[in-house]
Amino acid sequence: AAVKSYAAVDLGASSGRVMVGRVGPDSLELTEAHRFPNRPVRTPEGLRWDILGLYGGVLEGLRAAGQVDSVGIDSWAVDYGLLDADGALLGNPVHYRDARTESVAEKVWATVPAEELYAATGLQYAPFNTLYQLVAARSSAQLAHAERLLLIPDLLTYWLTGEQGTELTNASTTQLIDPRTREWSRDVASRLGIDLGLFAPLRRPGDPAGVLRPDVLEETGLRGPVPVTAVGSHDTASAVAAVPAGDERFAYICTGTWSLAGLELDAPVLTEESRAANFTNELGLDGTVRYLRNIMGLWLLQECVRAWGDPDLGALLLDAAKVPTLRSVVDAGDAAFLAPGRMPDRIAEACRASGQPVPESPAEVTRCILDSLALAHRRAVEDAQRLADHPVDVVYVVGGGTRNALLCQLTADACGLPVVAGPTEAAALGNVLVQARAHGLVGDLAGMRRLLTRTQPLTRYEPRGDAERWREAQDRLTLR
Ligand code: LFR
Repeated sequence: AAVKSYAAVDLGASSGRVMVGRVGPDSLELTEAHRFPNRPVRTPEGLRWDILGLYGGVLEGLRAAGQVDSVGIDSWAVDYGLLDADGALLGNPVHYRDARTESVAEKVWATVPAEELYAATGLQYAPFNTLYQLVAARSSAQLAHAERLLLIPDLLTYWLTGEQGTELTNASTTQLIDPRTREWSRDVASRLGIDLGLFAPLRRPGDPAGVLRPDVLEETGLRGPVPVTAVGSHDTASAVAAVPAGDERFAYICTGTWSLAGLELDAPVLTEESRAANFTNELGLDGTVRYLRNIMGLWLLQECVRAWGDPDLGALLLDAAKVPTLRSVVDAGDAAFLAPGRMPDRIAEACRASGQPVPESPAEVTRCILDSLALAHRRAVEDAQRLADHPVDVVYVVGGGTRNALLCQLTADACGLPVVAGPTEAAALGNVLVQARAHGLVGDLAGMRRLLTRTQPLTRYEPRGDAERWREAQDRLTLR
């Protein structure tokens, strides 16, 4: 039977990759064509994405991928580029960790109270949601000159095809979408003076997004026409599409720079209790809702490793495994860890402030981070089940963290539930499968997941029965 090839461009906060997925009726194979670093740059104006470097990496990756039947792009969420009336990019896209949104929330909530905002958009408070970014930029010359706003994957799609659109799963992270109607929240936008006319029309995963332009074909050596297909362009939407789940009693944790822990639901949870617990309702494939909490994730470790001058990670994790469990923990959900820099010190300070032993060596700090992440995973999985009234029997861990066996085992222990880990390149696989589905190769979401379960290596971790100790550690953080 016919096997088709799809290029998945998957851009994460620290690296980008172009993967090639070969899909047949009962086969799914993923190979890496090209991987490149994503290095944000601190400019006099603030922290910016090197969007030209990323686009260059995409072109190089497509060249390395060779002839494919379609291309799909996903990336981190919320960030965007602005275009002028000629369709030219105005400035370098601002990084979501940039400080410009630091004091914007109060201003927003004075106009639309936080409770109302949550009821209308279902999005957790995060200073970087596009809504806050746009309010922070309100009086900037750049925004005044902008005719169009394209989210990062949509911007790259535009450069590849010349066609503009706003893909829905990623649009839902702007905080300008109503998760019940899955359309723009016009009332919120107009009260905050945000012009929804900046956004190109919505498109949905599976929709066509044009064909590679002649200059792109020339640059990549591909033979046209090569269609670009809209996928779940928010990387987390693609990753959750690739959770190899069989029934609906599951939680998932998408691990990488962030840990995104929660449930797949068929309707949003918009209660005040849910808002207070900072759970978000992002839109997924086929009418699903990603009900989850953002946890700082392996960012904490990445920043420490950077501060330590890039020691060997494998050796560090082996040493960390020998450090006693739960000596000290920090709140890995705390936005205090959002900005880059001084991470080992900030973690030490947090331990000191909560009266716990201060981790000294890199191994001790690493163990503190992994225990803290597992603890935050436990809390998110537990809170989500309660808030959505949706019990689970298993936790699926996908993404980069699946390579970290210690983190997977600690997560199983902390949650008191079995963890099934894999696939590692979940976002790229979800990206590939949505393209394959758009071209008639696989069935619905359940069919995509069956194909993943049959073809991808998965590792199971059983809880070791010390859930009580994790409960006690949780109290250290909340009883203060
Ligand atoms: C993960 C992710 C998260 C989003 C954060 C910022 O890569 O997309 O889902 O909250 O990055 O965009």
